[in-house]
Amino acid sequence: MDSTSVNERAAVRADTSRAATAAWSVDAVEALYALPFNDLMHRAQTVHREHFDANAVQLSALLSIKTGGCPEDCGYCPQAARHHTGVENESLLSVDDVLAAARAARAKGATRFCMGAAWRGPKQRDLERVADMVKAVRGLGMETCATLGMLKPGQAGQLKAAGLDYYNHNIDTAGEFYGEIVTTRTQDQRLDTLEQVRDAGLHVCCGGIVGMGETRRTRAALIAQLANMDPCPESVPINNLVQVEGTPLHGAEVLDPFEFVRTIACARITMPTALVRLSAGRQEMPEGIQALCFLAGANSIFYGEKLLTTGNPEAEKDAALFERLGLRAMELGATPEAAHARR
Ligand code: SAM
Ligand code: DTB
Ligand code: SF4
Repeated sequence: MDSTSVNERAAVRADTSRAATAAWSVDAVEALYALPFNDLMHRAQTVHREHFDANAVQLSALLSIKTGGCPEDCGYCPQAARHHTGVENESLLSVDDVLAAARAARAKGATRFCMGAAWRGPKQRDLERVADMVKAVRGLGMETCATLGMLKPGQAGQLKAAGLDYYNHNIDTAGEFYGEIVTTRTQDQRLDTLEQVRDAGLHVCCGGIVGMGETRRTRAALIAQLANMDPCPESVPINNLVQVEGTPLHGAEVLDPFEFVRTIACARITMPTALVRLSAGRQEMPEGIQALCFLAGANSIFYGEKLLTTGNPEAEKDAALFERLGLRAMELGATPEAAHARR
């Protein structure tokens, strides 16, 4: 090994081994991405073990409570009314139907139940029904999460009062690339909802999507933006674009799987105490790559054969993978924020 490259690597290490609370520059995250793969894995796994049981993975179930017909134009999404994708529109489910799905998910081992709606934002009448769903699911002893789009003042507080634990609202990509993907709202509007969620005392679930034709610099900027939120999100979903025919992003260049693993590692290193969720795109991902994602610090997945409208590995398949890897489901209450809430 030549000494120059050793020195260069030492400089990168010095630049990227900053305190978790310090701001992350895009350059520093890009330097992480550029590390030799094994060094990056080692860094991520070391950080991971400082904060988590490295063999425990949190399991969240996902249910689309209102499907399709969305007025927004998110280029990745099969549920936008203007994209012709074959997704059938469904109106808001009943509380009983949601409760039945949550019971089934709990029986399979999920500890968190996430309810997703294809809205720009909820109407007041709909929000009241979602609040009833939250109360009912909470009554089963599960953590609750909802993703309903942009919130109006007061709505986050109503969800909190109903017992909601997490609100998911992704920034999706770095600010400078956002306008290429969505034109019917700005990223600042997303940030405004996130602020309301935080102010209402809800835990924040916020992440993004990669594989949308962005550059590595843009991926680094997405991670830096998430890591610099103060406080940073408790849960960070990293989605690999699921390409759906009829969406504008269908046909985008497929991301190198190792680049996806690197993205997980960068999220873990820059957000040491967050649950990093290996989210959409798992069905298309070989199990070896998923194993590398767990090694890189992913410690949460969507569990059950469907995401919102697209497929996800079957629970039995995941159980078999966990068995082969010696992984186990994270117990309810084992997350850092749950431990903090008990103090
Ligand atoms: N309508 C609400 C919103 O946009 O916030 C909630 C539901 S929306 C489907 C939730 C998230 O799903 C999006 O922010 C995006 O990150 C993710 N998503 C949607 N379509 C996707 C796809 N094809 N591949 C990967 N992630 C996707
Ligand atoms: C998140 O970041 N990913 C999930 C959840 N939060 C709501 C959604 C993935 C959706 C993938 C496309 C679909 O199934 O429609
Ligand atoms: Fe609508 Fe959400 Fe899909 Fe965008 S991501 S089109 S807001 S459902």
